[in-house]
Amino acid sequence: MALALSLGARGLGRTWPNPAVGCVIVQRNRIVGRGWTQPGGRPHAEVMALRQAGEAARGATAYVSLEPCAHHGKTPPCAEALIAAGVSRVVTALEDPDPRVAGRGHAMLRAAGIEVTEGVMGAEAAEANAGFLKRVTQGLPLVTLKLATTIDGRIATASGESRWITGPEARRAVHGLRMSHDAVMVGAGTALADDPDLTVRDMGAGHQPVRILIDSRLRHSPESRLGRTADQHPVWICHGPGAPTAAREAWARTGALLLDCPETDGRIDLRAALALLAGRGLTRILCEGGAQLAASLVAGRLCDALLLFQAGKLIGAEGHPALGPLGLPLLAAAPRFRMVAAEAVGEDLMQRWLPE
Ligand code: AOF
Ligand code: ZN
Repeated sequence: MALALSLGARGLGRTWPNPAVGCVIVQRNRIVGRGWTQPGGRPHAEVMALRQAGEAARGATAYVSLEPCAHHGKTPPCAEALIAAGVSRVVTALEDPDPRVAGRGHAMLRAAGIEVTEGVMGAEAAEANAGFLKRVTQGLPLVTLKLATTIDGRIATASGESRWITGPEARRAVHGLRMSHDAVMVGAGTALADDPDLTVRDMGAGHQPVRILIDSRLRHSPESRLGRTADQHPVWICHGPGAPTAAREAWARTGALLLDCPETDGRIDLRAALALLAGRGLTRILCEGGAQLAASLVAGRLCDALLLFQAGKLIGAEGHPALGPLGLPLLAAAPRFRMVAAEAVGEDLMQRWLPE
């Protein structure tokens, strides 16, 4: 199952709207098939592993990091494929909450006389597919907030200089992170200040996450890097009802997808925007700032994990803080996080925090 989980992880960022599942088929202590969910979500992991195993699947045990599907989608159900291949035992990590499956996959296997063991490494599987599980059960994507700051929590000097706060290893780690997410997201302030292109570079084979801009008034220019590359890799823009018609038309001409989102107090309602994004299939979003968007995500309890890269620099009070105002009256009301990992990445420190 550990191997199935690590095979499944290869698909993270590229299987949406589907989960990234792994499957290992074992015949008399020998691995005869390995598979994982393919880009775009199909074929499913089991189908890939069964193809590799061929006749060796007869009488074998299949380890799958999610309950095999039971529905006829574009392809026949994986439970049926496992039965047809003559597998005699199936071990799974987690029930699939998709209402088309939800226990039916396990039931189909059992009805065919296959021995089924559920819940093996269930916690690990739930973590690996937290994005898919959240999309299906809550209609929201998993949001990871990435911050790159100085020791004193600043992201830019007073003049707005913000490039190269962290070192090359941390920047490379961020590109790796982008690859394992379905989408990267920034706010208009960051887009205006940095003119980012938000693509993945220097990481080998090219998978590009969807690039999301939260820009209620469409202030960012269609002539920007995002605008100029929108016909090559997807750019989705969440804007508010007050976005000028001319800007909407200019952005639409770049090939970007415009998403009309509701506003509350003059700002995009992020929960509603995220629900729209999940509705379009996104399961894992990496938010890369800026301060205002980060604060709104934290204040709205929409941030599922915080990844903090800290560089050995000090900027002082005149620098820009990583987080905009949270409007907290008392320390007791402060959102709390617990550290789950801390490691050196080159010259910087990477910390992973989960909300309490
Ligand atoms: C599996 N193995 O590798 C994956 C599964 O649109 P479809 O027909 O591809 O079905 C998508 C659903 O299939 C998805 O919501 C989830 O329930 C399941 N994903 N199932 O047996 C896999 N990726
Ligand atoms: Zn399937």
